[in-house]
Amino acid sequence: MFTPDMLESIKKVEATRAERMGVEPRRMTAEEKDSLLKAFHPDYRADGFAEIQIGPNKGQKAPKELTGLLHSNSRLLQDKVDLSKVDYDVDVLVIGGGGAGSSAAIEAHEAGANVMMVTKLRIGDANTMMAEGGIQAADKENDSPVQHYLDAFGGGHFAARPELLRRLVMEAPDAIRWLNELGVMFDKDEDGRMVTTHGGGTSRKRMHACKDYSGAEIMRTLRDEVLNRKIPVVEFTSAVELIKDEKGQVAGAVLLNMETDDYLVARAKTVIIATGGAGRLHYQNFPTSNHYGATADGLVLGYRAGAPLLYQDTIQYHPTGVAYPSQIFGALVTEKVRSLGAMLINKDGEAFMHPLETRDVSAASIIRECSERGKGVDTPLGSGVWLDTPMIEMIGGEGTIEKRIPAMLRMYLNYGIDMRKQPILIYPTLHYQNGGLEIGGEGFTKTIPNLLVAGEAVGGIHGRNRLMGNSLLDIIVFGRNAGKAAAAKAKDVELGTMNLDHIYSYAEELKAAGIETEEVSPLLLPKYARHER
Ligand code: MEZ
Repeated sequence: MFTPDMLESIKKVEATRAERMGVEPRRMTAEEKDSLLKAFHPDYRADGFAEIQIGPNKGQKAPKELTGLLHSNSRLLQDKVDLSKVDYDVDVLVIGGGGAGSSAAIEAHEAGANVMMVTKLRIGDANTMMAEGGIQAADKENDSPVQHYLDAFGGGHFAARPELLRRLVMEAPDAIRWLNELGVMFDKDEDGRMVTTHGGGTSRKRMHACKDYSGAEIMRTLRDEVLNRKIPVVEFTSAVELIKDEKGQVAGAVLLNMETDDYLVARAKTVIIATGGAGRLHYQNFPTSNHYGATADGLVLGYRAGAPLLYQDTIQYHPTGVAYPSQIFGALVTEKVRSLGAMLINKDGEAFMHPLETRDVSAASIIRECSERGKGVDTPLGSGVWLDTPMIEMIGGEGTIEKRIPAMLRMYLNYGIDMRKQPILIYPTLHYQNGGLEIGGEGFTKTIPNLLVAGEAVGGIHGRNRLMGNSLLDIIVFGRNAGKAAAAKAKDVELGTMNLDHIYSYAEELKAAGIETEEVSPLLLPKYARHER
């Protein structure tokens, strides 16, 4: 239910709707985008960042909350663990139970490796499950991986690592084929061809979707495959530190049973970090579209062991998070809503930008509208702008919303808002970490032998901004590759004696930098988690 002021503003949106139909707002020039980003994108707010004082990225900035975790202590300085008592002994240890971890585990298993997955919640409790709008792949006649590369490279401000982006786009069609064969129910037309749409910054319609719960459908399928293959999955168990041997190669991880607080030792010839994002750190006090466990754990594990980060200072704020009603503040409103024709409209009924600019530009534009221009609609938790959803029915015909984005429709109907008839209020929400641990083309970190990273914990695939649908794609492409590479590598690995020397030298570095703190990391659960026994 909307407030009387909101209803007044809706009248203005309705008054301009007919004349807006069929008129595309102009695209911004490159110069306009640059100055908009510098003035309004949260990545440019200096007070949101702090300098990292130790480790491979010393001297660079990261969001304050992440820097805080990198400057915190290992739990294992206090809680001593006997590494000679090995609880699990495997070829490939996958840390993380989302789409990247599952894809990795499936491929490692396919290659004949003895693989185990460990995850701090349950398999599938991951950002993959929360992804809505779709997955990109250039597999139609009018498209090509080269075109896909150009879109993503430009959208990421020409900062993506070419070898990673190249792999992403080249292997995208095969990723869709693989998922389709595993049983993902993609949207198809009556001839059985996949239905594809545009996303922000795409020059071709290459977004493959499963209505507006694409991630949930993909995760359902991957989870079934992991379970059908009987790959061991240790749930409610966190990796709290990597283990190395005297040769400096990774040799496993110390695990914490989240229910009993017992520590366990997993010895592994190769380790894949697939721990996902950081939304639950709520950078700059933003709400988040991320799942409950998104606390940047893998970045901390890898960094403390000596793996560098890349682009850790760039975060994606999804332009359309729920601004109202408050009960679902920050939840994702899929970009597909704009792909299907809904325009962004301010409180006076004006279309203030093209709805399919890239995400960083769109988010900055909405923030400007609500701050400098004073054209946002007041809400109990801040302000927002309208997403004119009734336009979708006018463009696509009656029933389009129910057919293409049924989960959105249901989410709003729960709060008495019928998006087929009334617009919805949105504001940016913390959605994705563009940066993460640096890898080479095969998925291995560059400094720690036999340690791989896949999924949102990787930095460099997308550069400094990611296009819609390239994350569901990267978890599959880089997850699969990591699984294959880890299984192949494990055949040659001779492990030495396990040690945790790196946590002691890291503690020394913290001390030498004058950093004294009682905080421990990785965080594992959000700061507001209730720890009840
Ligand atoms: O790639 C994403 O982040 C995505 C598909 C989100 C969405 O808007 O649905």
